[in-house]
Amino acid sequence: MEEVKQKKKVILSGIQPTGIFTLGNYIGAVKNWAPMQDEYNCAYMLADLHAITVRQDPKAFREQTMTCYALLLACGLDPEKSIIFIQSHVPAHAELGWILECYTQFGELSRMTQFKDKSAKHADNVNAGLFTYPSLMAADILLYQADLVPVGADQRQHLELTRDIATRFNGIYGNVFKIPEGFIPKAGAKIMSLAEPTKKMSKSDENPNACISILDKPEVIIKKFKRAVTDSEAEVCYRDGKDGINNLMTIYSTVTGKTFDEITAEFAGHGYGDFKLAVGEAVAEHLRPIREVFDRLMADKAYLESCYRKGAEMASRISARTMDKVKKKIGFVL
Ligand code: AQP
Repeated sequence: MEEVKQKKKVILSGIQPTGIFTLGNYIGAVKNWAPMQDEYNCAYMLADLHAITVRQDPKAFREQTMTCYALLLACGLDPEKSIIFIQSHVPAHAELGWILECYTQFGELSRMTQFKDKSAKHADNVNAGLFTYPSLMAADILLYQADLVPVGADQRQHLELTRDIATRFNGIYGNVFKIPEGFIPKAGAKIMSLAEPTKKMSKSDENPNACISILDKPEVIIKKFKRAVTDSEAEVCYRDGKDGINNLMTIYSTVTGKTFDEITAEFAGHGYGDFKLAVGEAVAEHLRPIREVFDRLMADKAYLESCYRKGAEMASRISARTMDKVKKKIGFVL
C-alpha cells in the first residue's frame, strides 16, 4: 500500500527586537523554537513593526535588530531548516494588518491587558499602533496559515483574539484562514521579574536587577539572582503567595530538568542564599553556549545578512498566496 505522507504542520512565532532577550523571552518562547524545527515547517520573525509601538532610537534599533537576529540563530534556529526573517522585510504583514483592523472590534482591542499595561507604562505615547497591535499579530500568524503558535502565557489573550478574527473573516468569506492553536509550554510559561515577582520579566524593565539578559556574563547573572526578592520564610517549596521562590523554582526546574519535589528535597535545611546561588550558577552555565555562538555570529555580518535576505524571500513567497486569496475574497480589483 502506498504510504500516505502527512504534510508537516506550520509554526509561526516572533519576538520584538526591543532589546537583548531576557530569560523570560528565552524560557517562555525562544528556547522552545529550535526543537520544533525537524517536526514542523517553522517561520520565526523579528517583529520590528510591532516594536515601533514604543519609540525606538533609530541607530540603536538597527543595531538591536541585527543583534536579535544573531541571537535567534545562537538559540538554535537554523536558516537551512526554518524561515527566519525580519517582519518589515515582508510588506504583506502591514498590508494584511490593516485589512484585519477592519475586522477587529474596538471593544475587543480595549480588553487587551497588554494594551492596558503598555499604555500605562508609556503614558506619553499611547499611539494607535499600540491599540491595534493584536490585529497586526493576527496578520503575522494568518499570513502563513499557521497551525501552531508557540508563545509565552502572556500572549494567550492575543492568540484568542487572532482565532476570533480569523473565524469572523472565514464566516463572511469562506475558508480563507487556518484557525491557529496556541502552543504554550507548561513549565516556565511566565517568568517573573526578579525585583517584583508579581510582574512579568520584561526586556524594557528599567531596573537592571529585575531581569536577566541572555547575554549577561556569569558573574552578573549570579549577582542578580543573589539579589532576587523572595520572602521571609526559609523554605524552598512551591506554594501560593511565595511568588519570588516560585519563580526561582520554575527557572531552576527549566534549566536543570529537576521537578519541584526534587528541588525542595535538594534544598531542605538550606537557606535561600544557597538556593539563589545554585539557580544563578545553573542559569549561567545553561546560557554559556548561546553567548559563545552569538559572539562568533556577530563577527560575520555578511552571513547574517545572507540569512535574513533568504528568509525574507521565502516569507514573501508564502505570504503572497494568502494575500491574493484575501484580496480576491474582499473584492479588490486585482
Ligand atoms: N516574562 C516572560 N515569561 C515568559 N514568556 C515571555 N515572553 C515575554 N516575556 C515573557 C514571551 O516572549 C515572546 C516574545 O515577546 P515579545 O518580545 O514579542 O514581546 P513582549 O511579550 O512584550 O516581551 P517583553 O520582554 O516584555 O518586551 P518589551 O519589554 O519590549 O515589551 C512572546 O512569546 C512572549 O510570550
